[in-house]
Amino acid sequence: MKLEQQLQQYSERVQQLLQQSLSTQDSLYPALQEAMLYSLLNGGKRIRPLLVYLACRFCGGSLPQADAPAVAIEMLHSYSLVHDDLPAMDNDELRRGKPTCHIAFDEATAILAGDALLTAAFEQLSRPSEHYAAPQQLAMVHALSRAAGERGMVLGQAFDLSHVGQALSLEELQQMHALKTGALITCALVMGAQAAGQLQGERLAALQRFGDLIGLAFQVKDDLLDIEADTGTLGKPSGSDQARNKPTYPSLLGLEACKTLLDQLLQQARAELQPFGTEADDLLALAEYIVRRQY
Ligand code: GRG
Repeated sequence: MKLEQQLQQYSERVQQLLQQSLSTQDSLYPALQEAMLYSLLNGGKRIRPLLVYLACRFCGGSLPQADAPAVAIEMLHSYSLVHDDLPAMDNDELRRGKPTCHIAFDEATAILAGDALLTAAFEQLSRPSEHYAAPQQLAMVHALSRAAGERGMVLGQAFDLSHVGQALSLEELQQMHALKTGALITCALVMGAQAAGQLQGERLAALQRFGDLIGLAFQVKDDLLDIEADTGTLGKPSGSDQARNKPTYPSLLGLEACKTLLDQLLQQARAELQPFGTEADDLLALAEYIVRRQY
């Protein structure tokens, strides 16, 4: 099967699982569930679940083994976007071209929907399952909590918010994004491996290094795409970091150097998985997609 078809298949699979994970129970307060579903099923690229599926297969695991971490990481990602959009944070009114959760519902519901998505992620991961031994599940819960929390994504967000309006060095910018965006991307790969039973060893370590490189590439590309979007808005305000006057890779390095950096990161990422030959082809193709994507 070609990679695009396979990615399409994984995307549809995770979409269905996400829908099922929330819509099976009757709710005392339907707006909460609606807000969660609204944010979850609102057309994301599903990059993190795709990384889980591919890493799990790369480590010899099956599709059903990858399901729980794929769903969990997308729920967690979705919570982070809902909270990132809140008035107290980035105060955005649009996400993926549609009203953000607090605009479509209200602020309190959006906060609670984010909280509930975050906790639902860990409920998914820790649910008793015939697919894993207990140490595998514990390893995944630990990896996700570490990547998402105060030593990972939340720390990156706090650092970002506390430096609004201040200049950052390239090193600080890199550290911030490694936490804010990169930690979850690497975690997707790590959980994919753990779901397959790979709890240590060179394959896991290589996936980790690969994840760190493509996480950085993801952010550099995101900044470049923001510039294209901003210049397309004919001077209208945009929600991008660039438009908010936050430091970005292009603002610190310039456009051409960013493009060169992207190519270098992709090359380094390829080198990390090169010892595994064709077994790594799909992961490399996804890395390529991250670097070449147009949205
Ligand atoms: C609120 C604790 C807390 C954290 C928020 C991830 C994050 C931290 C904020 C998002 C801000 C942002 C736009 C960062 C740029 C990179 C990024 C994570 C983009 C969104 O991820 P995609 O492109 O989103 O995978 P889709 O829409 O495809 O799911």
